[in-house]
Amino acid sequence: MKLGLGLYRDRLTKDNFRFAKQAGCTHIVAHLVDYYNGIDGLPSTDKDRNMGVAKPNDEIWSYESLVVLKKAMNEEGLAFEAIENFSPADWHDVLMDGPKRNEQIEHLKTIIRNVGKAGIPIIGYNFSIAGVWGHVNRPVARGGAVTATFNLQEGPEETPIPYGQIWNMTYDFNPPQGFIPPISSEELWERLERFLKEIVPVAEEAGVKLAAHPDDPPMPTVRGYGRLVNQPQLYQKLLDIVPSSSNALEFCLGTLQEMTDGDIYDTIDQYSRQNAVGYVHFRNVKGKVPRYQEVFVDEGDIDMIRALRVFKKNGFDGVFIPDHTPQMTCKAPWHAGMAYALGYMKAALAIVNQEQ
Ligand SMILES: [Mn+2]
Repeated sequence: MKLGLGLYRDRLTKDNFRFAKQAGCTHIVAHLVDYYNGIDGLPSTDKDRNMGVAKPNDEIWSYESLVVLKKAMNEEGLAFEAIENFSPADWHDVLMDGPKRNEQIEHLKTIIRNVGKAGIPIIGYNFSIAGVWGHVNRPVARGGAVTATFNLQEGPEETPIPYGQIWNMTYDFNPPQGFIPPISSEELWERLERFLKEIVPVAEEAGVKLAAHPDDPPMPTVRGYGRLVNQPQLYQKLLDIVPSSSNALEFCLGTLQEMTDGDIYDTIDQYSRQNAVGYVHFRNVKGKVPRYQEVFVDEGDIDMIRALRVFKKNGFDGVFIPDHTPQMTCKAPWHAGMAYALGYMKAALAIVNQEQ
């Protein structure tokens, strides 16, 4: 079991690769989507947190660019484990079943082939209309650290999404008037099924694992749009659509713990036993929907060492990244929070890896 760090596109720098290496990481997960507005730490509400623009940018997904990025990581002694997320610009009509759907499916196939050819093992994705939404940052983690919280009663109003946006991002700057009509979970499952049946065989051929993130927050609907994986057993439904080593999971412990059903250790056992886990978002939370808060890795409801032991028992040998963590009060809130999480994870992995 290995330690990694996830970096948004504006953080894919030599300095941050060195930061990761210094914290004991061996692997990087890279977000290539041009959407992160926060410079160092999260803005004040989650309404802003993921809000941005998604412009088509074929250049970053080319084989040559992926190789350049991989080489930059390798030069700092790090491996390129995964790309996290497709860009809304590249697949909005796959999610929306819009007129460009087939064209965009073909484009995704090209991206997957490029990723495979570049030797990057995993692509994480989140098949969602509303995306990550409804969090408010508050100073409620240990010591007053600012962190993402969710409270259905007190959070932002669940307004419908205007046309031209998806996943809290604008991809069309001249959209028709009005709002995306409500979409049921059943409809979204049908779209996912079509997507997986077309895409998984290409991923298999390219030697790439597709890894699905669960719905964050794991509510049955968000802003009127159905969700897919908002309970632990729905991950099984996703896997069973196309059984394949390329149909895998971006296993977010925080989101899974926020779900109302199931026991987190049983959930880890069920999916790691099937060898279905691509990589792990190793973060902790207090509470469940409709009210929870993200917290430091050692102050939440999950016993993280016990969780690691379940992965170990089932022979999981992939990468753990912190995903999100509360910001620490200092001049580098994001880096300090990540360094804290990584130090904890490094020790926890060292203990569990060497157990018989
Ligand atoms: Mn996650």
